[in-house]
Amino acid sequence: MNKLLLNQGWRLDYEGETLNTQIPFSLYYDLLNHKRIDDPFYRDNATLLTSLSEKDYTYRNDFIFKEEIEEKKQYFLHFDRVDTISNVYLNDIHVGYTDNMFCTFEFPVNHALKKGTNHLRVEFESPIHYMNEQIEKNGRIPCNTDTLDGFPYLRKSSCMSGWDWAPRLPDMGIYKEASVVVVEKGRLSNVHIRQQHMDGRVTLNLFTEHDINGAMTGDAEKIETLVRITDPEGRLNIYGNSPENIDIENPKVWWPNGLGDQPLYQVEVEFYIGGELQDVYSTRIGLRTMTMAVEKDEWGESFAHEVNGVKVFAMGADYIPEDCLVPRVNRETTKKLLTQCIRANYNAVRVWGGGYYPDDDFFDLCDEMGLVVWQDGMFCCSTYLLTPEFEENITKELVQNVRRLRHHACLGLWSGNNELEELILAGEYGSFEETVSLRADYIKIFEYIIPKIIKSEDPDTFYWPSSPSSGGGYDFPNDPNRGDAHYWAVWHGFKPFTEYRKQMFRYASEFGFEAMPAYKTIESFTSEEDRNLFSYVMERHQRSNMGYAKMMNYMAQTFLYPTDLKTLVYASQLMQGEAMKYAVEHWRRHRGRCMGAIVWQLNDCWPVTSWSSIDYFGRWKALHYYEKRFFAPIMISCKEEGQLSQNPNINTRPYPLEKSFRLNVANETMNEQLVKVRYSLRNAKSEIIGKEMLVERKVSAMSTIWLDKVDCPEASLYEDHVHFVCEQDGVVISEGTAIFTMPKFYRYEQPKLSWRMEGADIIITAEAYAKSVEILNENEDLVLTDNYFDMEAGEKRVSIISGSLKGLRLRSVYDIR
Ligand code: BMA
Repeated sequence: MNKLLLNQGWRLDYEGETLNTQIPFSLYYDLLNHKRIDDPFYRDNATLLTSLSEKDYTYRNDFIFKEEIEEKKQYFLHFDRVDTISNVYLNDIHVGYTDNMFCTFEFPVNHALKKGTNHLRVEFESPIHYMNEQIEKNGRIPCNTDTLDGFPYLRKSSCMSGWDWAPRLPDMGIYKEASVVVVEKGRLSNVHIRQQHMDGRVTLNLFTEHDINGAMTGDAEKIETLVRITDPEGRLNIYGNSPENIDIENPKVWWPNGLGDQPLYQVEVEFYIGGELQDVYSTRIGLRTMTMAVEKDEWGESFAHEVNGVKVFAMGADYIPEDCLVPRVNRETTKKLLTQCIRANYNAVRVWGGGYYPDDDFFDLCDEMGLVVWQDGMFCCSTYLLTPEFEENITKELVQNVRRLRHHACLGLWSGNNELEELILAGEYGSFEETVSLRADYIKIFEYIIPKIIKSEDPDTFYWPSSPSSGGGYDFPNDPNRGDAHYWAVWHGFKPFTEYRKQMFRYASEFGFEAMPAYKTIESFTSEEDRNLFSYVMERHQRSNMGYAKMMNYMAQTFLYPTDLKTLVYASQLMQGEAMKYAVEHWRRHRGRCMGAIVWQLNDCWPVTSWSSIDYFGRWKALHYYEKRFFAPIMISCKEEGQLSQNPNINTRPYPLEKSFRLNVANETMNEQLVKVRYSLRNAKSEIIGKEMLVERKVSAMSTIWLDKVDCPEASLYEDHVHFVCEQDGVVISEGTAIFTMPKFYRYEQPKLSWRMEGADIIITAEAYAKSVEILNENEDLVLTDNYFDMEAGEKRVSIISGSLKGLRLRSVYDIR
């Protein structure tokens, strides 16, 4: 099989002009690069630019094909990702139609291709036009209203039509390879490698299918596959004569981040006809077993990743598309983002169902880094009308993507969709009577069509009908005692974040809290007059309904009123960090009952106020440092009781309040850990005023321990706090503080923060207890080993991971006023 790549030399016809481009390309991307539109991310430009997608556009490519066209060979035009509706013409002959952004398309072109110059034309149809046409034809389909109407009719990334964190930029383009594929005699059409693990031995079972060109019967010619396997040390083994089973010598097993290494085996399957090499299929596998443990227990039913027989507490966040302009996403951007996940101790990510199935690069990187991927199907917050055409379309989409991704070591599970089961049941899209047939369609799609595909194409990967779900059939999808749960009473429901502690889930796959992006990021999309929280432009970059009202509601509960926008940014980020910490520490303390905490959300697709922990420009919000601490493999946390947990309304009963704390050490490692825990009660000056204690404890592998509860009736509500540290071999591995009131009421001393360099490290000095110390450089892009931490009077050392020290400045909660 030969390939002629067609990635270069594309042209867009735009208003009588020709704009040059190359794959990956898209309308907005090309118009921006050619300065025909302003930056869609600046001020309100995105709103103004949506209408560009109401028109159709043509892209052209002239290419030279050097060979004579031979009848016995097969020629195809191949597209890896076209977004979305297009008609394809080769030398003015209509050769194909694309209607699914998640699919690969291949059109036979023996009749249209010629030797010499060929003219390729891709005519994109406006997605908005397409969706409106479908509404006219089939009726309005009930769906998420942040998004353009009719989006469920189009197999295109839903959030490109808008979301509660995304603008409406429903782009058009080609994002991955286009090529002419020449099949000489035949090629592989399907390769499936399964693994059998038994008593430390691993056997690979190989299954292959192939296509033979019609003109070449190949009767007399021998068909054969040969398999080359390169082990993680680079040793090559070759297995000839179409092997069906291969035993792997001394198998090296793959583990999620934090539990072991990620050894990977390169596998090449070569396909021969009559001794001539025709095709090669390449993939990389990791030897592991991976499923979800769903077992009845005292609380209901467990829901936990089980890797190589070990139940793992999932720690991570939800991944959304990295950029509204897809051509800007590549291996480098994804690697940069996923590296931050590892820096924050993630072992899992959930790919949310309103974007697209990520590229191979994403999965390759997750394989290498040990990030277990929860992969949603691309169906999100809507209903879907099941017509025979729709069924055919999504079947093709699922088969292709499952085959593309099933060999990845990181693939943790397939889930049908995001929130459909829950929202349909809740009547979000109409009453029961109104949605009877759509409800039935839901069951057919997610509990029949898709699981059937998974069963035949990837029977070794666990399938879950929806997120959240308790197993399907509209059976209490968000049941806290079974399956996964999305919890939004905090934030969308305005509940205080102390509510998290009252919730016990088996696996929290979504819960989140908004924060503003870095001030520098805000500067990038605003002009001077916009820099007020409630301005039109700021609200355009806050897509969540009443988002700032929610934020300020929580602000009032937590901090003193921040009197300028820069302080507001800082306070909003701390609130987000504190809220998520409150939730995750609690669920980790209850490891066993709860087995997953996946924070909504990891990243942004444009500069916006959202639930992300890393903003569009890659700047860490405070939350990302909080995550690093609360996802640490060995983590100490404190369940304090005080005003916040018992009665934050200082003017009502009951009084007096209990003041106490109870420490917990969570061990998410495969080894027993011997730790020393030190704690003390201190005042605002950091002076120890009592309860000083040092205890040594063993914490078994993959478990947690509680220390005894400590009552502190003598502590002052507003002036004292608890300081606690977990040490191993004299090194502090996890630490924190807890106050008995809300941060706004604590009577801080001015900590007089200062810094100096010692070698390559920054030494921070405080003269009193300092809460949530922020170290910020001029560009606000400094990445450190720690930041937004509490410290006692004294010194704290942090190392620089990236960024310059220019314009370094410090602040703490004391400065929120
Ligand atoms: C969840 C997600 C998204 C949404 C987020 C924040 O339910 O699945 O649809 O962006 O809430 O509202």
